[in-house]
Amino acid sequence: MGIKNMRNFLLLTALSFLSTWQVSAQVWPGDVNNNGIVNGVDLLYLGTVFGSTGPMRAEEDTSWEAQPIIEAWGSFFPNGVNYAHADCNGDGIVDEEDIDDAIEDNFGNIHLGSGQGDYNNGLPGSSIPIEFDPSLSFDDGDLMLKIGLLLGNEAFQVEDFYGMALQLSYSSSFTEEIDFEFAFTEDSWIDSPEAENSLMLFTKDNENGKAELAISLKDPNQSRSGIGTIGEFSIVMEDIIVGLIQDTFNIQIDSIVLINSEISKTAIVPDTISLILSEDLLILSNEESSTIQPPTIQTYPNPNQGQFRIRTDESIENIRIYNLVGQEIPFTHHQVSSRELWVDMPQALPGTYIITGLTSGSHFTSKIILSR
Ligand SMILES: [Ca+2]
Ligand SMILES: [Ca+2]
Repeated sequence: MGIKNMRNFLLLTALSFLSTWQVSAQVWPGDVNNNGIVNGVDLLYLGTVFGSTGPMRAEEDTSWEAQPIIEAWGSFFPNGVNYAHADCNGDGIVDEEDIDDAIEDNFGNIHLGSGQGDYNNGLPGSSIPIEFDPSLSFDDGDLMLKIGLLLGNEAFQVEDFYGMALQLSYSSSFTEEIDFEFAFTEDSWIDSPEAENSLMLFTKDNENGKAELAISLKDPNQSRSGIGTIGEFSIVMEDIIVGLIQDTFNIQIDSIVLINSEISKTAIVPDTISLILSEDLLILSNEESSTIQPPTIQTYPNPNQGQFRIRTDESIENIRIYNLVGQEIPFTHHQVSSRELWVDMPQALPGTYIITGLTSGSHFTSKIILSR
């Protein structure tokens, strides 16, 4: 190499170093992988370097603007982004505060680009599937719609799980009232309900029917392998079903990705379900397979004067009565048999009431009309 070529080579090297530095010398708080958008995949990147420490920024600031990095950290993600981007608030450590104060607060914000390539949807039959598993249950007296998440099966087992992010769409006439959460279950193969070994972010936008769930382990020396239930969404139904004639609740995974602790991505086959909910039969027929058979139910006389019998073909464990604005109505009852109750609503005013009940094998709702 001649002197002139050497000079050009050095100049080019210096220029490319400079341009790399310019790109990475500022942090958009929450955009951990520095691809232009804050989403669940940023939590996955953060999870792989959780607990790392490095130089602080001049100011601890998570406002959505370019925050200058004074000194880069000593390590880089596989995509070449400096670890300083994981320290979203600039205090010199990667921890939960970076999620709460930056990823969560700046979620969905964009500074450039579209974040394309963050997710990796697989094709049925060639990738690991994730499936919804809907059911109804009473939790502390609240009627809940639960939608379990099952990851992997016998044919497609999951190995080396470190984190997963998925974007959901949901729609129904009651979407704006939906109050839903995600938690690990007792039988989860990823973490316990207390989520002590993992990081989680669940954002919801009821107005647009969009949600994103991101979960990550937080010890890069660990990963998980398994198949089956990892956790469940729960949706409080009490206020939703009262007066509901019939509605379909659609929920689908739009995009999803699974990573290992090296941020190597695995494609996952997304799932979609349609659940039919109605006031007479609070059940859920999944379009492909009915998940729960409701009991046959009779209330008589109906209309009545505040006293009636309710009979099912399964033993009745519990009932509750609501008016049409969702207020719970007091009542007394005695058991005629395990499958039949005699009910008295002495103070109730004339009108329409909804009965929700739990039987040995299922749940029901029924409507009565009171006319004194
Ligand atoms: Ca990002
Ligand atoms: Ca930090």
